[in-house]
Amino acid sequence: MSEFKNLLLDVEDEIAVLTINRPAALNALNSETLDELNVCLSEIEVRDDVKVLILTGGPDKKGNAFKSFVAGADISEMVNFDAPAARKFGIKASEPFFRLQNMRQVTIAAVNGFALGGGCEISMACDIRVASDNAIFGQPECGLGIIPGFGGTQRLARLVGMGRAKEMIFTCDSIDANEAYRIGLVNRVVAKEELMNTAKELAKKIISKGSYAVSVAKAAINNGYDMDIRNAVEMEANLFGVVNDTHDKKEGMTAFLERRSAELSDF
Ligand code: CO8
Repeated sequence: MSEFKNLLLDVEDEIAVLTINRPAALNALNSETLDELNVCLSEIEVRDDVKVLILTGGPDKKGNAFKSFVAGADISEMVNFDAPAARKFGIKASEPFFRLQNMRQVTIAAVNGFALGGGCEISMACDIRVASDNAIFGQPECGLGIIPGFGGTQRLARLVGMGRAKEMIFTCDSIDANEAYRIGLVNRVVAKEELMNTAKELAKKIISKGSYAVSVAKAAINNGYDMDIRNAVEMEANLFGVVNDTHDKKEGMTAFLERRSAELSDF
């Protein structure tokens, strides 16, 4: 694996914990960090010893681990952008964001504080979001004279519906973790001390299932989301055919019929 300045990576028990670590800027995403994320995710994607990725934020400069997940894109870098530079920055971000969304491993955002602007957006690029009870979500971009540009106008509406997404984006009002749970922006809210344990327990449960089947199910959900239902169901049938030709299918079903636990291994 490459060395990174603004990222920490820890792999254990088939779970990668990837920490965005810019304490001086509450983990804000600058170009350097986006480039590092892209390289790091591309390296994780091909690792067979990683089945779930947990993305989280590092502590602030005072060592508070629950201050910020990601406080947005880096405003000190964006302040001087003209239109071409801003477009380039958006395209640069879309690469790691789409990797999180589409990589064969499941991605879980463990949101440990502020998830604002690009921070809310990167959490939405993950498959699942678990938040500490002090987490704050918001899209404050319109207050800075810009719009969400890391997919926020698209992914937020898809996750919470157009009306709620428009209200959050137009008013720039932040919401707390419980409200984020209520509107479906996060899957779970837990006490901050429990955040990483909860994310890891969720990861372990997912890993205990057929990993190849999970990754194909992820692809089916992602690919079908923007298709018309007839083509989407046909695509699902094709993928259903594919997963039937695996060790895990034979073992999973035989184990059920023999009333024993399955030993699943495909990935
Ligand atoms: N960018 C750069 N630096 C930041 C950012 C950021 N987004 N957020 C915080 N920091 C820095 C602060 O400047 C400060 O630095 P210093 O100590 O050197 O003064 C340090 O982090 C600590 O921050 P604060 O002192 O402000 O901490 P507080 O506890 O007082 O406040 C907040 C915490 C509320 C999170 C506050 O820092 C804040 O409001 N931050 C900005 C939040 C924001 O507006 N985020 C959205 C940014 S825009 C965006 O994300 C656009 C994404 C799409 C771009 C698409 C391009 C194509």
